[in-house]
Amino acid sequence: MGNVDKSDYSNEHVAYTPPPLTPEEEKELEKMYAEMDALHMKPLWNQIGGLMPNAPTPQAVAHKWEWEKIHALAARSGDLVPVGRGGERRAIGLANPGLGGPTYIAPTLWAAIQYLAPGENAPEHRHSQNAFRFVIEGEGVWTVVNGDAVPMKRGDFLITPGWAFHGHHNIATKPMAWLDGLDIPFAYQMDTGFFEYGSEKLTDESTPEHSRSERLWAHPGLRPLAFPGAHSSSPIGRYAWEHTDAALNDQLSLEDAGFPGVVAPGHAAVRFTNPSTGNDVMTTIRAEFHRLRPGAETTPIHEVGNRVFQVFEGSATINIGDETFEVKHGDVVNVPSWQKWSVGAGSEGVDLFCFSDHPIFEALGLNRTFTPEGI
Ligand code: GTQ
Ligand code: FE2
Repeated sequence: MGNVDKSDYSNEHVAYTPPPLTPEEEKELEKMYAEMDALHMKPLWNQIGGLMPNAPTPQAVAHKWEWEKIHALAARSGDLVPVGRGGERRAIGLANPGLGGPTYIAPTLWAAIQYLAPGENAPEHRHSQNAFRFVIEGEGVWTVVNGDAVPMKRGDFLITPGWAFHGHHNIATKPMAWLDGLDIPFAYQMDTGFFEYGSEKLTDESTPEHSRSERLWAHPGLRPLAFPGAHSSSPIGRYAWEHTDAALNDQLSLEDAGFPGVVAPGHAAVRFTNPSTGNDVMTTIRAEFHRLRPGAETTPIHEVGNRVFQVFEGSATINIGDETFEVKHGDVVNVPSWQKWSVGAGSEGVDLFCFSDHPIFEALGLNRTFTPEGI
């Protein structure tokens, strides 16, 4: 829908004021409401302002989870809680304090820290929910996706599209923790979720340097002719850090040389895409990587949909609505729908992983953005 002309809507709903009633009419009205209630009916006129606000009024609030703290707890769960069939994963979800209970970081999105100790094996299963992993630190885990062993290393972005069998194992000598993102809340609230157990033993225990999916699909600008047509999710299982890092470096060096490349001064950014279509990696989840030079700032923006940031390296101030969050390595912050946000990099600059539910709203024509300062 593009830009709208304002973000603070002045035509607030007028409070509903019923006309003066006689005591007789008052009684009739109460009786009518009671009968409606008994038939499970509710009038619009008492609730239209709440149901249909002038602009989104999210229940989710902006919040920060500090990596140091969530990682320490994940490590404790590693000592106390085994991983295996039934519980399936040692994953601890981040629960938005505004959403009052369920493990949702946003109305559509799940974000969790998953922890796997040396020698541990998370059994294979599949579900219609789309999933990704972002590796903030460490290596030594392979995730096996439909029988393809995919290495997980620092800076890598990995996807497990809906209904692909997947399990993980750690063959290193150190535990590893990473960030999971899924559309679990969207599937749960829309009643679209399916789940099945798979093999308890991983179907491919090899530990290749590159997955088969990368060897087929992850050569820049080259698609294999053996696999024509559009795939609804990306066929690339792993977006290796070296490519992301090089792309961001090149954008900044082009800026240094006076050529176009960055989205804003000192702000390099890339989106992970499906090479068979050029669209987002999965139908419900968008993933991006942003790099800001020291002191650089992103353009403030309001957007329909939910974003989640995780700091990879460096430090930043994230402004969301009236709040500011100071963030460093591993910290996770969410931006609720339509709250104005911007990021300012700290003195060493910042590398930021980011994911969102924007593809859902773009597919439905419900997306909208507003940049109060123009672009
Ligand atoms: O790794 O398969 O955080 O199925 C939540 C659900 C991770 C996984 C989560 C999952 C997984
Ligand atoms: Fe899973």
